[in-house]
Parts: sequence; C-alpha cells; structure tokens
Amino acid sequence: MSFDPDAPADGAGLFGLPCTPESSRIHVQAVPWQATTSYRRGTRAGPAALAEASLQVDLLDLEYGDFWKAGIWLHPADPRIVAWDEAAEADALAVIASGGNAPEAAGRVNRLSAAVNEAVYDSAAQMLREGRLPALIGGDHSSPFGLIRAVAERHPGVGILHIDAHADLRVAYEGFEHSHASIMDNVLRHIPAVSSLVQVGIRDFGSAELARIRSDERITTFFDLEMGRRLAGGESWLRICEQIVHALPAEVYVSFDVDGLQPSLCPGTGTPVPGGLDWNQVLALLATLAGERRIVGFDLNEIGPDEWDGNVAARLFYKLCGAMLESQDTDQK
Ligand SMILES: [Mn+2]
Repeated sequence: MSFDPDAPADGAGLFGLPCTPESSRIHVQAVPWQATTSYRRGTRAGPAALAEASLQVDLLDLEYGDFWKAGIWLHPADPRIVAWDEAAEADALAVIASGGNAPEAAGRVNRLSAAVNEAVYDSAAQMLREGRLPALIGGDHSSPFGLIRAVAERHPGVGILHIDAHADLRVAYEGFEHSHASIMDNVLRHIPAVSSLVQVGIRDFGSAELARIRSDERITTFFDLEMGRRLAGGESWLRICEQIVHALPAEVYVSFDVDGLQPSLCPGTGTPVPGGLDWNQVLALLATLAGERRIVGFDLNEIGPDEWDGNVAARLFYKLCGAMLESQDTDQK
C-alpha cells in the first residue's frame, strides 16, 4: 500500500494514517464519558473533535521524525460506554443541581462510573498483553482510571506526570466517587503500584487538597504560581523541566488534562482557569521527559467539543505519541 504523508488526509483513521490494529504500536481508546463534569459540559465530544481535527495535522515532526510509521490505531468507542454516558446524564445533572445532596442518583452514577472503569481496564489490559503502547482520549478526567490501573499492574512503581489546572485530589466530589475532581485521589488510594504523582500547572484547589499535597510523600506539585515566579525571576524553563522529570521514576504515565494549558489553547474545556502552560513549554517538558524516562502510557482528557479545542488536542496527542515512542529507546535511562 502506498501512502504519501504529505498528501491531504483521505479520511482514513486517526491522522489519516493507513494503519491496521495488527501493525500499530500505539493503541488508543476513546472514552466519551462526561457524567461527572461539574461546570461546562461537552467533553464527551472531545474524542470526536480530536479525531476530526487530526486529519489536518502534518505528519512530519521536527522533534520526533517519522514516528507515524509505528502506527497509531484508534479503537471504535465502546458502545456500552456511550450508552452508560447517556444513561447517567439525567442523574448526574440532578446530583450537580442539588449540590451533592442526591445520594440515590449519585449511587446510580457511581455504579455506571465503576462499569466504565472496568471496561477501560479490560480494553487496556488487552492492549498491554499484546505488547501495545496504550493511550486514551477523554472524556472527563475520571475516564482514564481503568487505564492507569492496567498500566500500574504491568509496570509496578510507575510514576504519574499529571498536567492540570486542578489538583484532582478531592475525596469524592458532589457525591461522585469517581469524579473528575477525584481522579488522583482515587489513583493514590486504590492503585498502590503507583509510586509517585508529580503535578504540573496546578492553580485551582481546596484547602484539604493543599494539606494532602503537603503531607503525602508520594506527591510533588509544581504550582503554576511558583513556576511563573521562577520564570519571572529569570530561571530557565528547561531547568524547571529537569526538576519535574527528576521527581519521576524510570517509568512514567502521563495524565494530561488540557486545562493545564493556557485557556486560549482549550477554550471549550469543562473548567478553564487563567494561567497555565504555553504550547512550547509543553513541548519542552515532553521532550525532556522522553529523553530521560520511559513513557508507558498516557491519556489526554477534558477536551472541549469545538474545532479549535480539537485542533490543539490533536496536535498535542500527536506530540504525546511521538514522545512515548521516542522514550522507548532506553539507552542510558
Ligand atoms: Mn483534571
């Protein structure tokens, strides 16, 4: 089969690549799940927005070369997850409108969240058994729990690089056990094989979350405010990137909430916050990580449904794929 990477995409597959599942090193699951989204909804359409925009991404990459040849296969969204998301909608909205005082409705959403977690885990475990590199497109930030669990079983001691505006350390939120705002609490609580959590870009959190950050030795947080002050004082971003990466173990899972970026790069996300990382800062951080650690999986979540959100997310997803493949070369790591 001939394929011209410079030609306009013909609509086949993610990024227009002529992949098959068998020939693809990276396997991707889409999780169009937004039940626990508390502020602005629409992230269930994130995977579709990313996939559509991906056709416009030029495949040649100055940093990571022609890595697309390794193959990036997007599995069709699990129809059960689509159905569970629809089934959860009315109950989820009732819970949010009640301020978290609707325990019966929350219980029904929690059962559907658990089902999503199991489905994502099963799919991820299958990818790992086949020797694929797993990735996930959300969906709200609760979406990747099952993938993180599967990756941690396969790679005990894995660390998580968590890029986000929010600490996501709430002990449940609004009555949702698997809230987007609780994903990292759930990871640390339920997945002991995760050795450490390194957070970057954090600028919105509660007092209990801050106390948790200060007291839990597994957590290292690079607050957006502190990074901004260091940059303003003349420190280099590359030096900060080195510190971030050196806080992580040899194997790293990346959980990337697009609201960790500046809001101009993710205007349609569920809970945008001023501040955040700019585009080239993210690329420098990923390149530093890929050079010094092995990326064993990643998710990109909270993608808004709009065209620009999809465009940025598609390009970020592509860079994450390139960084993950580059990082597999383990010489000197
Ligand atoms: Mn988040």
